Amino acid sequence: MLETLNPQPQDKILALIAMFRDDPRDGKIDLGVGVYKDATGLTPVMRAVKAAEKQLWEAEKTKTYTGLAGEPAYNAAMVGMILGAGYADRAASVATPGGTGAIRQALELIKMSAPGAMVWLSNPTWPNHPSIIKYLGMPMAEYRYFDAATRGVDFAGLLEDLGRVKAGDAVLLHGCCHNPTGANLTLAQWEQVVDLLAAKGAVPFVDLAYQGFGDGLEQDAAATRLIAGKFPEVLIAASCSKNFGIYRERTGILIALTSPERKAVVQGNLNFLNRQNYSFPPDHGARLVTMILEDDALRADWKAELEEVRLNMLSLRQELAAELRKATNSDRFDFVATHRGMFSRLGLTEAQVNTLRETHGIYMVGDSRINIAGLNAKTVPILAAAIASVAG
Ligand code: PLP
Ligand code: TYF
Repeated sequence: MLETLNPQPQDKILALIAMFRDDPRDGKIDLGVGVYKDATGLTPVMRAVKAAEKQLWEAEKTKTYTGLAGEPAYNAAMVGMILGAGYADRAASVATPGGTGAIRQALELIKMSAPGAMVWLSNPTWPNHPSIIKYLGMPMAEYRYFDAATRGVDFAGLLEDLGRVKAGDAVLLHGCCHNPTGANLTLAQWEQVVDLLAAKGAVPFVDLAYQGFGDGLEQDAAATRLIAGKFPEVLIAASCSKNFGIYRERTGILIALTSPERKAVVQGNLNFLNRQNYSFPPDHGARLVTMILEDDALRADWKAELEEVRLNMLSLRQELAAELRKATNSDRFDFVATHRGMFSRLGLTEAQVNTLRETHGIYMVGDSRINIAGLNAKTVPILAAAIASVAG
């Protein structure tokens, strides 16, 4: 049986981790995989997470199974964090293993309820989106997103492409902090997209993996909330990997907004999908998130640390843009300071990316996506000088 298997293509982002590890050079710089790192290069356990883990260790009396949908308190806390109040009667939800688990379940839900429905993806997008869709055998289409000249959003192209969406198609939208480009819509542009998609009868499918990494916890949910208020049906796949720093705990949620009348049936189908795939979702990370969101002191400390993380990335962006101005004697890279989230796509060629890796020991994804958090005060000028030397 297994001899029929063919080799699978590697995840290019994850392959970079091994390449970087095996590079013996001192001073190599890792701007690859999207993991937050502080100025010392550490991906810290957040203070509130540590405190919650300690409390949990003291208080936890059982590790018996949780519910199929996860613990109701987690789902309620996450719906509140993402959407604010007022959605209890419309929101069906299941805890999932990470944001990826939520994306997978959302796609399976689309496939179950509307076989043949097109899934629209931004070009470019996170590579796991098309990979999972292809694996599930679902039809997909692309809408223009990135303007290679300005490194901003190609808004006219986006509107033109989304103008071809048919009723019942699902449109995957990055709720904030677009991966891999770092280019994002303004709220006014979101309003136009919402009006267009609502007129088409599309179903928005929001991937929210970086809430709190862009303009702030509330601000980063603004587009998702706008969408939630305008459409009868919305799918939201959210991740706690980044904003709680609990990557390996695999903590996410799939929220399906529907009518109060349909909610029970939709919830039953979400539970069914969890059961088919893994029965019960992981609990540890979800429980920590619940404890943090429900406790005033833990929540305040978590929000403060998340804000430190966000502001650190923002100042790295500003420093890098300033250094690139000096190094290239131009404003060509000013977009780095306008982008939001962990990533910026620099717009370098693959050959330039390869030179940066081979000659300078600077690792970024092949499409020239850098992880801003991989930088620090010392490496910003080194990166700027290296970019100027290949693309100046
Ligand atoms: N969606 C996007 C756009 C991502 O970049 C990621 C990765 O961080 C995820 C979803 C899901 O992440 P995870 O499964 O680790 O929660
Ligand atoms: O885009 C990134 O770097 C993050 C982390 O298969 C990631 O989203 C990358 C690849 C992958 C899972 C997570």
